[in-house]
Amino acid sequence: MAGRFITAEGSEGAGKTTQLAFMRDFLERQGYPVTLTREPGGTGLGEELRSLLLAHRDDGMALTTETLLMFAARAEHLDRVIRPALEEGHWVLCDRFTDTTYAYQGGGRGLPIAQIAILENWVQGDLRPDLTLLLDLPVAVGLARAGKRGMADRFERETVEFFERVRTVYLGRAGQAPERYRIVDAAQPIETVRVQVESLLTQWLERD
Ligand code: Z5A
Repeated sequence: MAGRFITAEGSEGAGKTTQLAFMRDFLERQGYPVTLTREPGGTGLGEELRSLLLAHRDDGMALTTETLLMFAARAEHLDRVIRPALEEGHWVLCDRFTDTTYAYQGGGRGLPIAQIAILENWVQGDLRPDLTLLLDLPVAVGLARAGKRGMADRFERETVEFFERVRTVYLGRAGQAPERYRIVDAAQPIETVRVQVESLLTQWLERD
């Protein structure tokens, strides 16, 4: 049986990594085999590309380069991890996927959506997530959480306005495809978010 492809999305400090770990435990307890992975990354080469993409650079990085490197990491990830796991019947839980490109490179940086769509179709073919959980929260709350960590990476140094545009694109995309997205109120305490996510997943499993 083919597996399911579930992605978690949201802006800085939304709690995706935290909630995906809970989701993995929740699904495994019900007997589903789970592959938990992330973007950019998830493969040896993908993690190397991630390091390049996140590291601060005094000379910056062209937007086209940034976008192509995101999709290069994604091509590798799809080929070596995501498609094989789905074919083996695994439930693939992915921390960020192409919605992030639409939100960050598209919304945040202003790359035309049509250019992202060309790469999406080329790299993914017809593969799209079955379910996307959008962990939504006010930008200030997410930035305050992320600020408690160490050195900011190249994206974390962006402005509040950048993250407001990211959030707007995410909410717009969720509104346009309600059958794929579920919006989670990620400003709540961790345990409250976990309960929300499990309830959404349970409802989704029952309709599956
Ligand atoms: N990027 C891109 O531009 N284009 C693309 O196509 C792709 C990615 C795929 C990846 O960095 C960067 O790449 C990302 C976009 C860009 N940059 N940004 N920003 P990343 O994966 O390291 O960045 P991130 O996804 O934003 O990581 P994050 O800030 O760690 O967010 P998170 O995974 O959503 O949160 P977390 O690690 O679970 O929690 C963060 C902290 O908040 C942590 O201390 C938790 O204990 C705490 N937390 C979590 N939930 C709560 C609640 N509910 N209440 C209180 N505190 C909480």
